[in-house]
Amino acid sequence: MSGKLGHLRRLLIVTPFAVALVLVSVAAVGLSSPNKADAQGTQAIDIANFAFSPASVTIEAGTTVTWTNSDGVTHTATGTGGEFDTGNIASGASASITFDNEGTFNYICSIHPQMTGTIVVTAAGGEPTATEVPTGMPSTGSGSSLSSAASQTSVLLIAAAVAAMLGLIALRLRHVADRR
Ligand SMILES: [Cu+2]
Repeated sequence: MSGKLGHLRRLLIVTPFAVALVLVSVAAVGLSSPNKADAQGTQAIDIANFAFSPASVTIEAGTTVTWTNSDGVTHTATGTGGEFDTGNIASGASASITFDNEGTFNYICSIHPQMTGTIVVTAAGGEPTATEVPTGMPSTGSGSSLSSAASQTSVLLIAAAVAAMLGLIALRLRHVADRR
């Protein structure tokens, strides 16, 4: 009879600790890997008064640059080395280019070559694993999701170990209390 009660008591003590710690650790994992939404970011460049504004931007690889033409005439954004070309952007229209490769790209308006701009593309910052997730592209995600799952599992294992230890400590305290 007392043995059964002891077992029940053990369960009652250990279970809440285990559940609480698992919940906390799951929350911690969720908080520690926020979606780095801006890694696949956007950069707006206005074209006004025959100038690119801002004329020079620094972006991370994978960023999409969108030029919006606020002038009354057609412009383009054309890499001087032929790296990219928006083609004609009519008055009021916009055009976008995604820059996947690092480098410094000078560009002009091919219609008004006195208009100049520069795009500096740096390596994608932070953990490359996190930056690839939000795109929803299935191609290169396998490695990152594996390592993410591994770290999640190890956190859960640590939490379980801590929960077991706390449960044992609680049991000891209960026994001490019972003897009084
Ligand atoms: Cu122009």
